[in-house]
Amino acid sequence: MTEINEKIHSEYEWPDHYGNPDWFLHDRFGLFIHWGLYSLAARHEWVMNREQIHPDHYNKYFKHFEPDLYDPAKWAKVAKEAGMKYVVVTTKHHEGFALWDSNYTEYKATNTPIRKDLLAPLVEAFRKEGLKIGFYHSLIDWYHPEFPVDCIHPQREDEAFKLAASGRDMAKYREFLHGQVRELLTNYGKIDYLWFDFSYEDRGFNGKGAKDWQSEELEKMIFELQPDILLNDRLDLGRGVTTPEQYQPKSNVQKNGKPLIWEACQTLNGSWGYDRDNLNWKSSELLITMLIDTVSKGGNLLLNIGPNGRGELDEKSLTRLQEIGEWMRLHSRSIYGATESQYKAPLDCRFTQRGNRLYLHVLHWPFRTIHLTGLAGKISYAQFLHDASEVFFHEYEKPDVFQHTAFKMEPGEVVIELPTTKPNVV
Ligand code: FHN
Repeated sequence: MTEINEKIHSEYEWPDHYGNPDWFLHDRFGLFIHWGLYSLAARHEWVMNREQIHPDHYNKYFKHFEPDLYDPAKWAKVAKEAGMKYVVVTTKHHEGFALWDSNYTEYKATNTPIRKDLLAPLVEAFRKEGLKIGFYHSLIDWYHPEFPVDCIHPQREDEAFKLAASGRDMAKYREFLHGQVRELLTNYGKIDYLWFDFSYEDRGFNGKGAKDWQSEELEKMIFELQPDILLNDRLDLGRGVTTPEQYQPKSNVQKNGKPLIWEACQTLNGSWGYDRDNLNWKSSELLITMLIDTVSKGGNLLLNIGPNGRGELDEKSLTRLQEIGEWMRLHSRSIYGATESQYKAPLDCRFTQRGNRLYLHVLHWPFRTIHLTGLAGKISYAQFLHDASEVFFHEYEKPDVFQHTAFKMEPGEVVIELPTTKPNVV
C-alpha cells in the first residue's frame, strides 16, 4: 500500500462499502468529455435553456446528429499522451439524449442518422489505451415527460417543483433513472467511476435530491452491479468524491476536520460543451498550474473537452492537451502518486510530495526569490541558478536543525530529497 493509501485509510472519511480509491489517488489526472446534441448547436451544453429553444426546434439537432468524423481511438490516444489516466464521458446530459442504445428511451444515438451506440466504441478505445472508465450521468432530464422540470420554464426549481405537482409522476421518472443506470453498469464491462450530476444540495434544496432519486436504493444497486466502483457525492448522500467545479479550492477539501477525496472539474474555456466562438481559452501554462495546484492540495484534476457535432476535437483543445502532455512527459513523477506536503510552500510555488521526494514547483520561474520558511531559509535565484546542479537549502533560523539538498533536475522542477526520518522542523 502506498503512503497516500495509508493516509486515506487512516485519516480520510471514506465509506467502507465504497470502492477502493487507491487507483484514483495515484492517477490524479482525468479527461472529462461533454458530448451530446448540444455539440451540434456549438454554443454550450445549456443552450436549450439559455436560448429558451422549444423542444420542437431543438429536435432538429436530434434529426441531424451524424458525427461521421467520430474517432474514439484518436480521443483515447490524445488523452493518454496528455498524461490522463481516466476518462469520464457524458452518457446523458440534462437534455436527456442517450449516447448508448438504451431500452428506456427513443431519444438516443441509435435513432439518429449515425444509427449506432457511441458509448461502446469509446469504452473499448479508452480501455485499450489503459485508461480507467468513468460515466457521467445526469440525474435531471429535460426531455423525460415525467421529470418535473422541463427546459422551457425558467430553471427556478421552486416554479418547476410546483410544475411537479401538476401530475408529473416522479416515481415513473425514478424507475427510468434507475433503469438507465442499471443498463450502463451492466452492458459495458467494468466501470471504474460513476459521476452523477446536478446535486440539489449544492443548490440549497437539502434532502430533495436523495429523496427524489431514492439515492440509498440507487447506491445499493450500483454496488451490487459494480462492487469496486467509485462514486462522486452528487447523489446528495454526503459521501463519495467531492467535485468542486470550475474553481481551485484554497487548500485540501475537508469535512469535520478530516480530508476528503476530491476532484476539481475544470474546462478549457468556461464551456463544458463545444462552444465554437468561445474566446475564454485558458493557456496551457495555466492548465498545468491548475494540475500542480490541485495535486499540491491532495486532489485530482478532471479536465474537460467538448467534441463538436461531427465528433472531432477542435485544434485549440488538441494544442492544449499536447502541451500538457509534453510537461507531463518531464514531470509526471511529481503528479502520479503524489499529494500535498506537510511543508508550507513559498509564495508562488507549490509542493507536491511523493514518498520522501518533495517537488518544488516554481510557478514564476525564475523571477522569484524562494522563501522556504519552515523548511529552509531564503535563497536568491542568482545563487539558485549558479548552484543549479546541487542547491543546499539552509535553515537560516536554526541551521543546526535541518539541512538537505535540492537537485534542480529540469527547468521548473526542483527535487528536494528529504531524510527518511521526519525532520523536527518547527
Ligand atoms: O449543469 C451541469 C453542467 O452542464 C456541467 O455538466 C457541470 C459539470 O460538472 N455540471 C453541472 C453544473 O454543476
